[in-house]
Amino acid sequence: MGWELIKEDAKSAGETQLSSRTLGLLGNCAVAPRFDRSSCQTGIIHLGPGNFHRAHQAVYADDLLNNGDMRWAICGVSLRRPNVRDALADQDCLYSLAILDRVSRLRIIGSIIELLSAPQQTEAVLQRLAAPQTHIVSLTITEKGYCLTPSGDLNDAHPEIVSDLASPQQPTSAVGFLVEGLRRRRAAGLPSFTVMSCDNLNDNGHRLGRAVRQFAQRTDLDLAGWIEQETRFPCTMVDSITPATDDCLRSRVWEAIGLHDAWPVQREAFSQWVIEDSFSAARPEFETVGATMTGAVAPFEVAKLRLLNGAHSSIAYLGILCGHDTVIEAVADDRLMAHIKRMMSEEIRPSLPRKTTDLDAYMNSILERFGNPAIQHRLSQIAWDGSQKLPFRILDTISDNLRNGVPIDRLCLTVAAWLQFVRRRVRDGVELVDPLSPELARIVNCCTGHAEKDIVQFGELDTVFTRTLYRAPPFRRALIAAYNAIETQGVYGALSRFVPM
Ligand code: CS2
Repeated sequence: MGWELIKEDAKSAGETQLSSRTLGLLGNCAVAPRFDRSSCQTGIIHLGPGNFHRAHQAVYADDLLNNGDMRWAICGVSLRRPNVRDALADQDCLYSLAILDRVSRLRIIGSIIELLSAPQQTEAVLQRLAAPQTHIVSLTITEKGYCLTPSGDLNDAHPEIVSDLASPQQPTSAVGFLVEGLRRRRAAGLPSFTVMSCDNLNDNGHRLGRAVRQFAQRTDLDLAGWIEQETRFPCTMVDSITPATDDCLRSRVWEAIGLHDAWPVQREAFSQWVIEDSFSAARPEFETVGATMTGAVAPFEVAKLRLLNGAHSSIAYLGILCGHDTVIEAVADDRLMAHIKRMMSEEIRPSLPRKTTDLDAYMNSILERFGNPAIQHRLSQIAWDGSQKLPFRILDTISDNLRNGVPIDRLCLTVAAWLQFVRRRVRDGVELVDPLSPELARIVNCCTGHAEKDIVQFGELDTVFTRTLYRAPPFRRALIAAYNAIETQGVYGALSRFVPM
């Protein structure tokens, strides 16, 4: 991977774990934080400190701290499991970031100075949210964490929302924590924090803002009015390909630094963060560490969601059906990639605002990133949560194309591949990682392989397929034809005959 130096000093010193104590042993085999971690302030509370956050936003914060602005250390809060907190407990929240690309680098990230687990430490989390030095609450909780209905309202039938509306001062959901944190700040006469969504949903900040206001309207009308006035919910577009951590990465890091790291993270060299410049109060100078501040995130966000994530999901479902395991294997499959490229240029690109960047260059750079030989990005990871991802990545594009008379066959092949993927997983008894997995399993058990009948079954998923889209005859026809093509001709048959080159 290009890290030739094995840190013998650390190994021979008998120290085995990465921590503040052993940081000094690293020498020049990894870039370490240059700032004094004991004099940082926690200005950011981050909900969902998983791999993506630790490989992306935490690195921008690390750069701010390295540049001397000590206000922006992070307290990471897991809303469900304590696994990140527990894994990093003995290493003072330090962890390694492997940047794997044509040239690979290793960096130790120190910007997260505290990790909490909300179910066990609810009061501590609420205190951090209400602390005077907290200016930003950011989130990477994935699509399903927002608890929204398909029309973008707060889903008040969601079990966590039901529970939080019943006892708002003992929250469990992200929205519940935000509202209770804001209530405490208002009661203490403190300014609002900014709520910054960093998930792959279009209009992410505004959607979250609406859900937070709707929750507050149900519990405390004065508070709802205050939030309306005081709290900003900027949209952001985040981008960096971050494969899940595996044992291979753990041992590569150990080889490189001579210290054990319980949970290193990895990503490609490319990293982009576009942030709507709308903050409730103080904000870091994100622009000094490579982020783009703008008045309008939407063009960046839609282009990224549709071209990068849309192509990613297509490669994942079709690639798995072709028998591939990783993105790099799928990228080497000419028949598959010829289809992906035409889908991007003929069916996705026409749905994007014309003024957005140089779309040809953007599409080429995405394809080049998919071909990064230094990372093993499992298609099964991208295939997770299809029911939550496809609406933003593929179905919105199909709806736009139907309105504008643009073809949809290639996009529909992705939707059909997702349905066939779900069927095979359930039939083979392989766990389906998706919040709708019980519903999907029930539907699969009624499927027979008869395209028209199966599509009627899947059409019941009204949180995935909006009624308008599902009822549109051209969509139904194209989806049935794509599903039938995969069923009767196999995926390569569908690629060559249903969407010929
Ligand atoms: C991927 C994304 O797993 C997935 O669904 O499409 O995580 C993708 O790698 C990132 O959005 C890239 O920024």
